[in-house]
Parts: sequence; structure tokens; C-alpha cells
Amino acid sequence: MPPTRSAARPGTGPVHPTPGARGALRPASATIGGGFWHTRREVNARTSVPQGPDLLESAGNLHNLRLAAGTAEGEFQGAYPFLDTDVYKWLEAAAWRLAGEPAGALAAEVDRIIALVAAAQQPDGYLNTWFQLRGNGERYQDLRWGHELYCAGHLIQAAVAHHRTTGRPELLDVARRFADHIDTVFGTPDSGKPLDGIDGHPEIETALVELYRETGERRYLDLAGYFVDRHGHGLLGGEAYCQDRVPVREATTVEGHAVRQLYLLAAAADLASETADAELRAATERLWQAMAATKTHLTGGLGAHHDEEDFGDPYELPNERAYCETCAAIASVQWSWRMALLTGEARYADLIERTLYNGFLAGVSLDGERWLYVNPLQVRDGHTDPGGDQSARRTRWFRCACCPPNVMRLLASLEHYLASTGPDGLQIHQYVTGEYRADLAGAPVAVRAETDYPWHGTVALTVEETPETPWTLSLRIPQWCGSFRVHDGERTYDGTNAPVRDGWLRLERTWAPGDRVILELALDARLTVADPRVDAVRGCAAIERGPLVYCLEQADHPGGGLDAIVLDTARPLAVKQRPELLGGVTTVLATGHRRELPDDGSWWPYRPAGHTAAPAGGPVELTAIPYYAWANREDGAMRVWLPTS
Ligand code: FUB
Ligand code: ZN
Repeated sequence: MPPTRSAARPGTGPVHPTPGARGALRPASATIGGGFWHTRREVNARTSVPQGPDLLESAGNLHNLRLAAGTAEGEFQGAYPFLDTDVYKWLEAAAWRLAGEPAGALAAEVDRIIALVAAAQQPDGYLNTWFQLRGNGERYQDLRWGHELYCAGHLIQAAVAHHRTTGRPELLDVARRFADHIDTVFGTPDSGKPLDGIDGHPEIETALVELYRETGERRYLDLAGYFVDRHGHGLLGGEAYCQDRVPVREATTVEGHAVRQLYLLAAAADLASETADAELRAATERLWQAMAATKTHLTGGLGAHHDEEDFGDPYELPNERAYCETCAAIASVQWSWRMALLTGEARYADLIERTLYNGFLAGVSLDGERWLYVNPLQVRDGHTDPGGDQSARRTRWFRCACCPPNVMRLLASLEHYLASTGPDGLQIHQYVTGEYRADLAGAPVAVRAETDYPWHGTVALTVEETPETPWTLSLRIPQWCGSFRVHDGERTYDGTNAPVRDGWLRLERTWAPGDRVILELALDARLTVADPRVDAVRGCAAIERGPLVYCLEQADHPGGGLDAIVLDTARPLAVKQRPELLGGVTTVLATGHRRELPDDGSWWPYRPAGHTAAPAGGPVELTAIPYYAWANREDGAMRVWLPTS
């Protein structure tokens, strides 16, 4: 009998707190109907996601599922125990897409691949093709590296997404069987369960919270809490890499493998919300502050070290060796969104915006077919690229292909990270062309938005549905924004008199359908410098405009490399629309010069202090492009931070 779609709940995204959750805000639904993100999401929907099954086939992920199901013969393909997650993340991306196109080729592919997953599951619920096919047959014996619970987490998230968009139970049933199995295995020593352990790669924790939210089964929340709190007690040997050096509640800074840390803290925020755990909440706030203030690249990228893919020391933020894994940017958005809901503070949405437009979006090419795993802030002249997964050149797919389907799932669910609702009204976190909707005490509110953001700073909002009682429309004034004006039909405010508190401009009144609010954010191009403790960029400035970080790319500067370029900060910046360039961008024009590079045959690259290189030749016009658009033309140098004269 064909399954029904009766339980579908449109507008329910990846994070759906229960009615009893204690967060300050709840997600509101939004649609993205045009503009910047619409274009990126269309590429995702028309190219990246549809190509997923073929890529998963050629990489062997689907073959491994068939092997585990006993419907194919051959060898396990691939080198990692977490290859199933590429399938699950793709399924999650496709599931979010099904909200917009419930029937057709994509839906058929989803059904086909869900059937492969279901067939590979063992009778007791266990599912991991690596351990089923080529491990030593023993489960949960290599929790430090085995990724069994990490894989389970991605399966659960895909299943929740599929259930939320289609109302269908097939994948959710698979996920629940696995979660139930895990629940029989893991617990504290006094629980009577056989294993007190954690996974070296957090992920199952957020998934279990969401499974609780989807099913109402409290066991899943408790299991998530158990896993979060057992990190940091040396169960895996005590390494920071595995989030096992210090318990979350006691930690004072983010550390270890960046993606692992961020997924864990996203779960801690979820738990703080669902259980009103003040200590856990305080820990997440403290750790987010430490991360944002001392360990975040200008692009929002996270992870300073290639070695172990981990955070560095405070202010250790290298350029050409920045790691900034695309997955870490995604995990950061996921954590910050939960923090925004938990606390109601706009700064979390500020970091989400910076990350989305820069460190995250650079991870996928403009055509949606090639990817970056690491996202450096500089590629030097004469760069010799190692190739492989950690290449600074875009790659079609990776041996460790965690990032591409992760990008797909975030883009496919992006509308769920844009707005929230709280006791006093609707909060708009991110500006898009589309519609924001919320329920205020049972009464629908709908606000339509039109904008060419981030190219232009005007956002036109029209109230379409509203209760007859007053409520507050809160608009985030971005952290980068030096000046703005807003006209709400009755009054015009600017930075001197606007009711702005903690980053939110709060317009409280009785609204009527047709009421308009025009927000104008000044989008002047600007120069940014770093805290003096960031040694890697001392004496440098970066060009930014609105939420976009800019970079110089070799392709725009023929006739010489970028290593010699010095930015003249005394000359004004100008902007130029370039509809024909890189899918249509606004470039920033600056002036610099090429400094003389010593070419005296010396065998020693150091000089007596006080020596300064002379400018070589006259001024050079510099063309800066948005960082997200780099590496879409011929290979060459790139840099975000520019030495200043
Ligand atoms: O370990 C699984 C994934 O592979 C991690 O999230 C990424 O950082 C990469 O190491
Ligand atoms: Zn990744």
C-alpha cells in the first residue's frame, strides 16, 4: 500500500524545539523566492543534489549498501568507516527539497536509496556498512575512530527531515530501530547497559534530540544528554581531538577537531533548551564567546590546523594554512542558530550571516559541481598544490566527501535559519526576497520581503497578515553595519534614535495588512583590520562590503602575482557592478602598488631591520571580488588580507 503523506508539516526545519523548550525564540518559517540565495539554492536543486546519486554510485557508497544487504558482490569501496554518511547527508538534502517538489524524479531517487539503506540494516537495528563488511565483526570496539554513532546520527537527521517533509515513516523506522539498538547498548555504569562510551565524532547527540522532538520519545533526549555529558571524562583516552579532554560544562574554550567540537556544542545548546539546564547553557555561551572572539577567521571559517583539522590557540589564525573546513562552517551555523533560539541574541545571527556568505559558500563552485574542503584565505604566487582532499583547487568529489553533501543539506534547508518568533513578535535574522511567517498566539503573521541584498542594502517589507493586536517586528541590524535608516510608514529612524537593543531594531505597533517598512543598510565598502594578536595578518587590511568578505584573485590582476601587492589605505574604495562576472557580482576597486621584491640573488630572505621595500612602478588598480566566488576561473593566487603601506 503506498504510504501517506498525512503527517507532513511544511515549515518544520532541522531544529524544531518542543512546545516546552525554554529557548527565548522558536524557528519561524520562511520562503526564499528570489535574489542571492534563491540563485544559489536553484543551483543546488538543479545541479548539486540531482548529481548526488551518480557520485555516490561511482564513489562506491551505494555499492557498499548493496553489499551489506547481500544484493551485490565485490569488495567494500572507500577508505573510511563513515562513508554511509555521504548517503545520509544527500538523503537529508533531498528530503528538504521534497518539501518543494514532493513528486517526480527526485522523490523516486529518494525512495530508491531509502530502500537500499533499509535493506542494509541488520535485524537488531545496527547499520554500518564498514563494520558489517570489513571490520573485525565486533561493534563499538573502536569508538575513537569507528564513527558508528556519527553515522547513526546522520541517518537519524536524514530520517527526521524525510518524515518532516513527507510524513512518511520508512526512513524514520530505520533510524528508530538503530537508535533503539544504541539505547540498549550505551549507558552509565549504573544503568545496567553493557557499554559506557561515546563516539570520537559527536553528531549523534543533536540527532537524538531531534528524534525526541519528532517522536516524543523521551529516551532519545536522555541518551543525547548522556552522550554529551560523557565527553571529557577520558573514555576515549582523553584527547581534545575527540572532545574527550574536558567536559563541556567545565570547558573554557573550543578545542580539538573543529567539526566534532561544533556538533557537540550544538547538541549542548539543544539540551539546554529542552531541559532548562542553566549550567549547560552558560557553558555554550562561554564557549561561543571564546570561539567568536579568538578563533574565528574573518570569513567565519573555523579550524586553524590542517593537522587534526582542529582549532588552534587563541588568535592563531593563519592565512594560507587556514583549514576552515567547509563542514566546520556548516556546523558553526547549526550551533549559532541553536544559540540564537536559546538566547534570543542577535550576535549569533551575525556570525551565521558572515559564515553563510563567506566561509560556507566558498565551499561550492558557482556551477554547483566542484567543491572546496579547506578554505584558505590566501594562495601564494607559485603555489604547488598537493591535490587530494585538502587542495586549494576545487575538486569534483573527495575521498573523504563529508563536505559536498553537507553543503547540499544546508542550502536545501536554508529557509529554516532565517527568522524566529518569540513572545513579542517576529524576528528577521537574515534578509532575503521571500516571505516570513509566524504564529503569534494562534494568529498568523506574514511579512513579504523584497531585496537585492547583499548587493544593495535596501530591504522592503510588507505586512501581509497580522493580528489586530500590537506586536513587535524585530529586524537585525548587522554587526558590520555602520549606519542605517528605517522608515516604518509613520516615522523614520536612523542610528541616533532607532529603538535598537542588542542588535535588534524593534518596531512595536498595531500593524495592518499593507503596512510597509523600508530598511536601508549602508553598504559602503570598508577596510577591516584584525586584533593585534593575530600575528598572521599584522600590518594588513581586508576589504569588506556588507556581509561579504572580499579577496584579490590572480585572474583580475594579469601581469604579475599578488605577493608583491600593497594596498594604499589612503585611497578611497569604489564599487562597480559586474553583471557579467562570476554570475553577477559587485566588485570593490582599490588602489595599491607592487612593492619591489628583492631579486639580488641573495641566498637569505631576511634583511636588517629598518629595510623597507620601495614601491616598484606607479599605482595599480586592484579589483576585489567576493571571497565566496573565488576559484571559479583559472588557477592562480588569491588573498583576503592585504599588506598596507
Ligand atoms: O570524520 C568525519 C568527517 O571527516 C569530519 O567531520 C571531517 O572533519 C572529516 O574529518
Ligand atoms: Zn567536511
